[in-house]
Amino acid sequence: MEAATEFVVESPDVVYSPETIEAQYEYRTTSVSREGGVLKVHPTSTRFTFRTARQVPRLGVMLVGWGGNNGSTLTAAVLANRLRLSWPTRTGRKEANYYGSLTQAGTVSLGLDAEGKEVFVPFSSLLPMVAPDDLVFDGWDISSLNLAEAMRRAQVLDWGLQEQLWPHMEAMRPRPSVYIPEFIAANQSARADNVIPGTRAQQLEQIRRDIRDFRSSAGLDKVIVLWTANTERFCEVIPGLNDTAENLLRTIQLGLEVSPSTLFAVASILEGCAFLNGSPQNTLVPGALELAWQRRVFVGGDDFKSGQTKVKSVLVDFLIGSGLKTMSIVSYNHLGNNDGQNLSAPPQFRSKEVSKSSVVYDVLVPGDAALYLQGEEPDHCMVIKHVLHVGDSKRALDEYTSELMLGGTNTLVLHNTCEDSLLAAPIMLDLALLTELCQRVSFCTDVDPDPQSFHPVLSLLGFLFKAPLAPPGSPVVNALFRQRSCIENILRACVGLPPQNHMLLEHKME
Ligand code: NAI
Ligand code: DG6
Repeated sequence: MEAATEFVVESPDVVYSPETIEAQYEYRTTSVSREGGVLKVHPTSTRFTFRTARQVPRLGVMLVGWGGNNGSTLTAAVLANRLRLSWPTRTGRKEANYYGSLTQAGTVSLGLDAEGKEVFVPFSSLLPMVAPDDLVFDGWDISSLNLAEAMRRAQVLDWGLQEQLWPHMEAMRPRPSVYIPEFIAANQSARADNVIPGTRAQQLEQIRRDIRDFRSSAGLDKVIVLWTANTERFCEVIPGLNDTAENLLRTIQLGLEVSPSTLFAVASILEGCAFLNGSPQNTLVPGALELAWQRRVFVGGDDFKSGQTKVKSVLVDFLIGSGLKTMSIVSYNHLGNNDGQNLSAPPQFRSKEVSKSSVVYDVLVPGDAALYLQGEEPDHCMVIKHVLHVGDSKRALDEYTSELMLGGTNTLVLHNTCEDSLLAAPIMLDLALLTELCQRVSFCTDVDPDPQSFHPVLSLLGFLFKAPLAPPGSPVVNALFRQRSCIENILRACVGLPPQNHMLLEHKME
């Protein structure tokens, strides 16, 4: 018998109608105050009403950098699953799947059954979500190769799979894109044969027309735009240039400095489409964030958290959480794909270095008082080398050194080899599906009865990003399982289920 994946919550607090799921939810947390050297902790409770629209839309995803390794691999993965493809390899026949996707390959526990065993369902059945096989893709690339040729250039997929996908991808052609040479490495110039001419203002208008054209020609209800193009150098945040929405829009009209990724972000926001940044650069400058806030459009970023950094956000949490004093983290990697080539230029490497380094900051904070002196922090070093021969198969080596009690030393060394794009593609999928789901959720509270949506800076997506963006004043969370719990518990709240607390008190009684 196949395991059940559908469930209903039987509770007076949860009402299912054909259009919505409405759940009453008690959010219990604490607030802390300091009085005369004493910390006072106050338990608080807020009553939320969550409403989730059940009708899933026909969703289009536009990838900026569609013809790159990630873009072509994600497109191929969805087609391979939709077509139920299988292909021979030297270790046997493989079938298409969505391994690596939280929503498609992850599970959540609903609770204990009569025998005291936990009952799990797929993450994707928590709330109605778009099925990945139904996604429609389009996008832009400064390289004109069609998606079949791009898949061959990427050298990620087995040949037997490529051959079957070829006729389905041959007709997919990236739209011309914005190429501003100084933002990416000079070694990328040979790729740029598919560019939008004109002024920045004309380029912005062309991107907006592309989004509208895709929406209407593919008969879509919604479009989400995802940047998976080359890593750009950071752009300077300058008062008067890009610090407010008004200044940023004026900058574009005047043709002053704006990065291609920021142009795409602005175009998406103006079209009411969520924009997600899968690369490390500061695309979402303050002016773009303000525009997203004004238009109530979701934005998320930065930089997919796929491999080495994902492990780091678990390991450092484990080390500090165990009370071990981590003193150095050294992360080296080499890879041979086009991403690695672009990152071999110092300004682009610097963007990646910043996002790969930022991941430990909040994990170190809780340990601060007990482990580190004021201002003390571990050495953290990052190296990336381009080695053509290994292609997309990235090698990552890490060394973590921590002080043990009474002068001991603990050195952990990791070696990780994997196809980088096969880690990134399922993350891109989750980003699109979760963002779309969040667009269908609204809520009100007992103190504020006006319905509202999540904050436009969609920090719930933090699990999927190396340097998660959060609303102003909101703590940034990098620890991986705190991030996963955040998504899971918010989705549980939307169906009136309590947060997963792992107490299992039922099993701790006589
Ligand atoms: P890639 O180099 O294979 O693909 C990038 C594509 O973007 C290329 O086809 C290039 O022609 C295109 N491009 C460059 N500038 C463009 C522009 N202005 N407009 C449209 N297209 C443009 O790189 P890959 O491996 O697909 O990675 C994409 C991005 O994702 C990189 O920034 C990388 O750092 C980031 N990333 C990748 C991860 C992974 O595990 N593969 C994880 C985290 C981030
Ligand atoms: C070299 O580090 C290339 C990068 O694009 C990374 O492969 C990518 O950002 C994934 O990084 P990580 O640290 O999550 O494996």
